[in-house]
Amino acid sequence: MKLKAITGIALTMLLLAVVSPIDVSVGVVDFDGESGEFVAQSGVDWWPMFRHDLSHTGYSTSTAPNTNNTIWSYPTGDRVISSPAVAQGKVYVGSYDRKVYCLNATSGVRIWNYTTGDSVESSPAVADDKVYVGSFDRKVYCLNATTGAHIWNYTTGGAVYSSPAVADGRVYVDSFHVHSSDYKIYCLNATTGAHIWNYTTGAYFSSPAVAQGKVYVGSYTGAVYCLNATTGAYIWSYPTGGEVSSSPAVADGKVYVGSEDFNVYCLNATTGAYIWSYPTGDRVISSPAVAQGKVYVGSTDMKVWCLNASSASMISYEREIWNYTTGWLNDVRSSPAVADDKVYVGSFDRKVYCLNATTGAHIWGYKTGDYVSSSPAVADGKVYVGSYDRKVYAFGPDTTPPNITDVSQFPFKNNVTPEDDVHVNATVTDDLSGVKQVTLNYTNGNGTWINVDMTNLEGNVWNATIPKFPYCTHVAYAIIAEDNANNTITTEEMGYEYQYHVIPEFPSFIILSLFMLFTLIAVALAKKIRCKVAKTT
Ligand SMILES: [Ca+2]
Repeated sequence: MKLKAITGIALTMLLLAVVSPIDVSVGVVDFDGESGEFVAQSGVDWWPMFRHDLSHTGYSTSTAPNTNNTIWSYPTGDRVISSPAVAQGKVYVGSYDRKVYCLNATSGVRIWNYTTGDSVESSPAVADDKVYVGSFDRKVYCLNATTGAHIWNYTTGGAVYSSPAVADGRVYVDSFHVHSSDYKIYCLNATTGAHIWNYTTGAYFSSPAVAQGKVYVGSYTGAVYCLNATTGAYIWSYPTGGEVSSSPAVADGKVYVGSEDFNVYCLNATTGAYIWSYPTGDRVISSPAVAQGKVYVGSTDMKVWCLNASSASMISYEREIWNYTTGWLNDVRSSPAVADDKVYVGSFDRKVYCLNATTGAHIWGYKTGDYVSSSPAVADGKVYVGSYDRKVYAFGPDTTPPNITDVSQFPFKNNVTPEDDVHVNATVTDDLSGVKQVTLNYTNGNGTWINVDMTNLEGNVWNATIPKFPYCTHVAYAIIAEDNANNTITTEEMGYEYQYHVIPEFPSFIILSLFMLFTLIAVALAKKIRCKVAKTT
């Protein structure tokens, strides 16, 4: 084994030994076991709760994928309607298999899971290294975000469908129970789980948004409520014409929310006064996203709508900027995520969509195995979403280079003569975008390196030939592989060196000939001496 390779392996082992404990701790850096990179925690716009932030804008400053390249999918035990939350390189999501999962955001490897008493549809909220999530078992749970250890739980009067909002050391969440009529919004102490206040709103699917010391939530009675976040005191309510399962978004002093009366509403966040409404073709269960003066929302009319958020009075066709129709007769209950001038949303046609946020043009789609009701989360350049097919999906760019294995040459290293072309084979694979190009780079020791394109023989095997060189030439070579996302790697970077020395042709024949020649000369000389001796005697 070459010194470089030994050093490489030793360094890798040392690195693994050093970083393993860091992986489970929370600090300023996080080691990603899959990519082998230290990821700085600062500067990343995470998606730590349902709708990204307490105002529920559904908007992230992150870059976002332009292709449906799937970096991983994780199979849970049942449907995933819960929307993922992403924080500190980890994805948190609930499943109907009763569990809350914590997965590595880069690799999809499970870090921990916690089993509640019933299905988890609520989207987890991550704050201060704690995860808050509701379950159909009527409880709100607080778990350690790093280990999944149980910290506290609070039993409400009904199933907790809604997603918690955590603000200023308080947890806001609602629950409902058909028979006990426990349609309440609860305010709990985030550290201890102690009850602070509750208010009967009739809210259950709708998740509370918190902005400017106020809590906004929708109700099955058709009302949108605004309460004092500190005291739970009623501030205002606005009556829509249908159930409000949609969660309000608050931006620029306005509240945007959908209603099952088919409309999207814009209300004054301070007074609850009506500003405008827009009629879609069916129920609006999806929660609006608000970004750059536009409102994005799904409807059970199969469409994703983009509306002008302006307070100005407009007629419907002026209000509409674009709409995009997903699969025929399918609901868009998923709430849009907006990032990098793109909109991500799921549909009951089983697909996850990426649309141009400005024009509504289709950029990509990805078909999962079942309905997509979960809302996408965008963080650190990737998109995460759940499906009724039980899986959690991660979409993102291919950032890992191909893998080069099984490098071999013929003739073998110690048998190359001046008569031999040397054939080099290598196995090159790339799980994500695929192998684009493989190059053989060689030198005969004169300082010049020559590149030869390797040919894909069959499967993952690539081949190229190094031409004949005279006796005693020292040849060194390396292989360079590139994937379709332009990630490259060389065998040298992987810690491998390949070389051979050109040996004389047919060495045994030459030695034998020389030996025979010497023998003949010796015999001849001996004969001559014997003759001389005979003559003189
Ligand atoms: Ca790759």
